[in-house]
Amino acid sequence: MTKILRMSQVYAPTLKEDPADAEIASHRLLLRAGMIRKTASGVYTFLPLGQKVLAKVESIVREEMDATGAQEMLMPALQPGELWHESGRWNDYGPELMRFRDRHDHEFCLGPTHEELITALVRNELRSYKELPLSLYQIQTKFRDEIRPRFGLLRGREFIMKDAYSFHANQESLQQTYDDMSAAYGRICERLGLDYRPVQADSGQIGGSVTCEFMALAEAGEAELVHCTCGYAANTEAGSCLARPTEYDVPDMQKVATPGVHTIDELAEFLDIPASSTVKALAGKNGKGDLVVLFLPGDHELNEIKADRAADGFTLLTDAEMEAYGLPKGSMGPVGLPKEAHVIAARSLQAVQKWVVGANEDGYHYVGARLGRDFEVDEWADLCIVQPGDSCPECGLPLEGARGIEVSQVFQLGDKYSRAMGATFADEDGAEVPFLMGCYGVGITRSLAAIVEQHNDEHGIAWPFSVAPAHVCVIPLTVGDDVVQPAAEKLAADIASLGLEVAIDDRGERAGVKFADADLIGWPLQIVVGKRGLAEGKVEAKLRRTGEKKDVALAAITELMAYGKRSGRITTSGAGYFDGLFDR
Ligand code: 9G3
Repeated sequence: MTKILRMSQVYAPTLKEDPADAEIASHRLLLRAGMIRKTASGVYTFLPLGQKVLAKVESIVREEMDATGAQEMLMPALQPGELWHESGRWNDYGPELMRFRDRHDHEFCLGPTHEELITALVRNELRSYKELPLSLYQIQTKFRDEIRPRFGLLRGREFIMKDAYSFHANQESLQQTYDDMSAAYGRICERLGLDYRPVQADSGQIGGSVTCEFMALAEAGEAELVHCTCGYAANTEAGSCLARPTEYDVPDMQKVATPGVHTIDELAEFLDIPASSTVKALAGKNGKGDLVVLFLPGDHELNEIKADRAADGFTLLTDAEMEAYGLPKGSMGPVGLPKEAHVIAARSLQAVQKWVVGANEDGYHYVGARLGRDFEVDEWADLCIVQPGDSCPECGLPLEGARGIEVSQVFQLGDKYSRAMGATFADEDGAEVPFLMGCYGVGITRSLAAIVEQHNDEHGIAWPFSVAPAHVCVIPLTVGDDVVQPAAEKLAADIASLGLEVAIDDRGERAGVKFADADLIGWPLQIVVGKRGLAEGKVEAKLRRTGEKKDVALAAITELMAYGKRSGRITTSGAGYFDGLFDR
């Protein structure tokens, strides 16, 4: 039988005012709801109600991890420097890695992640392919000395992460675990009530690692992504760009005097056409020092990573170098380029027959320069930063833009750590082969903040049923009244006997204070017990998520709540649990 949570006892110092330095909803509301307190920049204490939510987030993650067959264990936060020297990462990280020396002058760091530790742990005892695959995970505190911790729990210097590591004899086995973990992460996001998008990072990205980030959509998120109703989603750094240039209906190639026109916006304005009808040129040198000129739709930006890959290194020319080539800044085009120029154009321009583009003469542009007749393109490549409105590469529909909080991620590490640290196993032929590894992280405290970012309104937090500090808060209006108080206590006990978690606001505060605190803390359901209602045998139920209120017969309420459990209409985040109360 779950104990009733008494607001007269629980330490939950709620605040009426917004704390000064809290810039986003989750930071502000978790402080105001008396759930967290700042100990130092980027370092937070969880107060009792915050701890209750944290424990629920962890247990959902634990359940889903256990369901994949991963085994929970616990590694230390204190990590010997030797292991980071072995992996070669001790000097890869700057002051973000919190290093120190112990009393014997030995090097240590506070663990920001645990690839080194887990690889050293298994390398002497996980010895045969017969013992593979193996997945181990922990829920543990991480330390990263962020230069500018901000946004409360979203970017802290000490935070809780579930990090899992898997060991495999071959790629197929690694892929299987990677897919299982990805599916588990989808279930975790659902159960936490997070509106999320799995975002494949571009495999060609740095290090070529296969990885997928799970982004919770939120304006306060630091990541910029595009997504489509068909399910496609991508980080703007990595997503493939299919711009949709607007063909500007022009006669055949004409040279137009465009005095003082140097930027795309000036050109678009001068010709009174959209920027998406113009073509932007960028001159640079590739890794070998050859002249490369890139052409993009005028309304898109160059993606440096993609340019590097397409041109085999790409550095913009300096003004002096532009002069030397006789290239006029702000009026470059494909017609009349130096013959050694290598022309690479964004793939989206392949469909545009007549370009509006510089004439390689200061103060002049071409309209209607025809691809194939007036100029050639040596190479077509994906060069742009994908942006909202571009065509989805999967289904062609216009992509939507969003900001996201990266709450979890799955990685294929290959043999990066096992090779560096001599972690091998005997394969079927008895040869010593380095493990293939995967690693999988869920930001526990970050997910808690992401839930608040997605579940709040002007009154405070509206916790999903699955992670709320308690499911129901019974609010007696006049404490001490010999009718209201006992009725409220009995109601709380009856509801608790259904297995629900119940709080009762038995403080001697005015009704307004109790309602405001209940809305701020965000119990999914409030039940108000007042003298007048009782006189008619009724209490008032209020659904926090929608604000819906309904007078319900006191005698019927526990039956209706039991109905919630039976109705099966419960979504994974618990929404719908109280629909029975509201006749839905
Ligand atoms: C460091 C510091 C910061 C870091 C790292 C190392 C991020 C670091 C990447 C990962 C990869 C995965 C296992 C769980 C899921 C994520 N920031 N990363 O390696 F020394 Cl100071 O942590 N690790």
